[in-house]
Amino acid sequence: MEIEQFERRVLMSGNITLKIVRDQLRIIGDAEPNSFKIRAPSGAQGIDYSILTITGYDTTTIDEKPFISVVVDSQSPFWVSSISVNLGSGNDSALIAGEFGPYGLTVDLGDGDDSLSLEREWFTAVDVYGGDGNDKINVEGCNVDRTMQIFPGGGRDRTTLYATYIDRKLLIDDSGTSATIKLDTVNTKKKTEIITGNAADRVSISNCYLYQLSAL
Ligand SMILES: [Ca+2]
Ligand SMILES: [Ca+2]
Repeated sequence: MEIEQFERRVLMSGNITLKIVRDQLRIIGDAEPNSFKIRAPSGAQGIDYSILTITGYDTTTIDEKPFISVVVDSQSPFWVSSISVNLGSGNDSALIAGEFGPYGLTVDLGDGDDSLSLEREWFTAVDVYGGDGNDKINVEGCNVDRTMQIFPGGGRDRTTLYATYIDRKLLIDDSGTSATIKLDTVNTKKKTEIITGNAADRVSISNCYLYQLSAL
């Protein structure tokens, strides 16, 4: 038992802590490079639709376990209407493809070379902060009822949106340092702002309908 505890302490990929505060699920990383994914069961229907599984990978644990399932059914006392993710320092990696929305999402990747992928999700609103470090932020096949805001922070960041529909405003503010931003098949219904600042940036937009686009 003592040996097991010692081994746990020297793992390099840390532990993620889950908390439910009122109707918010909080996913909190540590200073190590944390990796996790959130998924609903594949092809899930009915009651299974409301069970989210948060799985650690690359030896990251979730509350010291390989994975945790959370019931998010509106009939359950553990109903959540928003998820916040705060991964701290280290090169963190998160995949969110729960397919159970809509819910609000706030992600703070913290410092480090981080990677975030949002796939086939339905959100009420999304805020993403990349912090220092070279981050990869990928949004694919998502619907956002309100506003999506992405702040990749310092570093050579890459933000990609593909096949995504935003019912109000889109803001991508990567004004700090060199930015790569790619939008393909993205629709917005309200103001669209892309801010890249003065560094050497690369912006590509194809097959999009972007309402009131301003690029600075
Ligand atoms: Ca971390
Ligand atoms: Ca960054």
